Amino acid sequence: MLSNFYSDSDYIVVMGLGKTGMACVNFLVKHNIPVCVMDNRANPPGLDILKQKYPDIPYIINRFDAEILSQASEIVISPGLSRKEAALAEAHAKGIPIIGEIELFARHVNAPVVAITGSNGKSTVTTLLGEMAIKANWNVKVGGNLGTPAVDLLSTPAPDIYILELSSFQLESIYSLNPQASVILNISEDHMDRYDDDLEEYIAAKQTIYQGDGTIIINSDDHYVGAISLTGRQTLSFSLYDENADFSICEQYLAHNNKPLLATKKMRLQGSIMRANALAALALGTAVNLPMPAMLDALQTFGGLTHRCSWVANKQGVDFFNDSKGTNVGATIAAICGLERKSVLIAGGEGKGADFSALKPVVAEHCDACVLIGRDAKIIAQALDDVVAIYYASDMEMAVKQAAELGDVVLLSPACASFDMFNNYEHRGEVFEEIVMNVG
Ligand code: UMA
Ligand code: ADP
Repeated sequence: MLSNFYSDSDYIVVMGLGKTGMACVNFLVKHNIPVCVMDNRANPPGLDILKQKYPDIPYIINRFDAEILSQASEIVISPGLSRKEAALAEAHAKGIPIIGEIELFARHVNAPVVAITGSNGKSTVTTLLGEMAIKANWNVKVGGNLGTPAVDLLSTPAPDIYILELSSFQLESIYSLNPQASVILNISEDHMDRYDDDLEEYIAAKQTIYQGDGTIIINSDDHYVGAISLTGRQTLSFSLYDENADFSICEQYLAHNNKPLLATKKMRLQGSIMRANALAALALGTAVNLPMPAMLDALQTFGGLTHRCSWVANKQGVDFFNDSKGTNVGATIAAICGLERKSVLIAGGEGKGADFSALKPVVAEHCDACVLIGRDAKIIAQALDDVVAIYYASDMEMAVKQAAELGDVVLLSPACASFDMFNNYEHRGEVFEEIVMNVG
């Protein structure tokens, strides 16, 4: 049956059977397109559902088949897989289109799109903008890297707007997306294992979000974002420091063209990075004509997402903050500075090949001490070079106990992935919070 399928039909291969792969299969089946599936894991997450729901769809697991790939009419690759995958070489050489799920979405989209990327802050800004649209009574669909695959959001009748968080992985394989507004929130090193330590390659992937003719939102404070050349495009800028930016902070107010909009103390989100996220959301919302009162209303009610610099508790005079989603150096630097108080940092985990040296001056200035956990603790310690007292902990419980004795603000912001000790960043944050709640 397998060989008949591959010889007789014009088929699309979906590579990967995770969330994205399954969503693509559903989408292609709905459009009556012959599809087959490949995943090089022995037991990919979507396999049972695939077998049950689509018993006739051929699949290959435990390997990728270069020959079958090279005879496909198109290949839809999941974000967790690189386009440099060896099995794709022949298909690539033959010019077979290799696209991602967001490209499928873009070909069928029926309403304006806002696209949000960046090394950090994507989920917060995406969710906040979604809240702003809800406050304006718009019919809004929010998803992408945030959790719901974009093709699952497509709906008829069309919503007023789609708001998508896009990762660099997803942006590697899009061609026809034309967002009405897009932003690269910031750029700092992340996923260097995927990009062979080549920051330029990572930036090039992020930059794809600018394609088309929509409005581009620029973070004037970010060195890399500011260096991307743009001609003939409508832009709106935001900045925490430059009052000449379109959206800025003027005398403790969020401001548009220097006119005050809302006192920052009225925002539920606190700290400098959250003010930057608020400015980005205001600029994006303005570019798609969201009414200002609704946006300001959302800023007064949106309390942020958990595991992102969220305050957990004050225990015995110590404030604990959970920034478990701080999974790269840029995020941790922003979290340390954004607190605007000296802290004891709990960091460490799987370092994804990152260079931790940029942490050194920030830790020296803003931290009382560091408690390091996880596989790459020693690598981080080397980079910090004794600028503060360093302690090691074998688990989170010991880390929290130790940190609480070293200062009156404790920040968990690991600058690393969690997989060496936890299921994911949420699990790490939950374990941290549970231990904190039992302090004292
Ligand atoms: N994998 C294999 N073999 C395969 C297919 C996948 O080993 O054949 C591995 C990948 O290397 C990866 C894992 O399986 O480690 C999951 O990959 P996937 O592409 O199947 O992932 P999905 O389940 O489809 O989830 C993806 C995003 N995950 C990644 O990009 C790794 C989810 O973002 C996203 O919510 C979802 O699509 C819907 O859009 C998560 C993420 O960690 C939150 N994103 C990264 C980040 O935010 O830093 C980019
Ligand atoms: P992403 O979806 O890009 O991972 P999140 O909104 O989930 O972004 O935030 C992840 C982490 O990034 C937070 O825990 C915080 O440490 C950091 N962060 C959030 N917003 C910003 C920002 N504007 N600039 C720098 N770092 C940020």
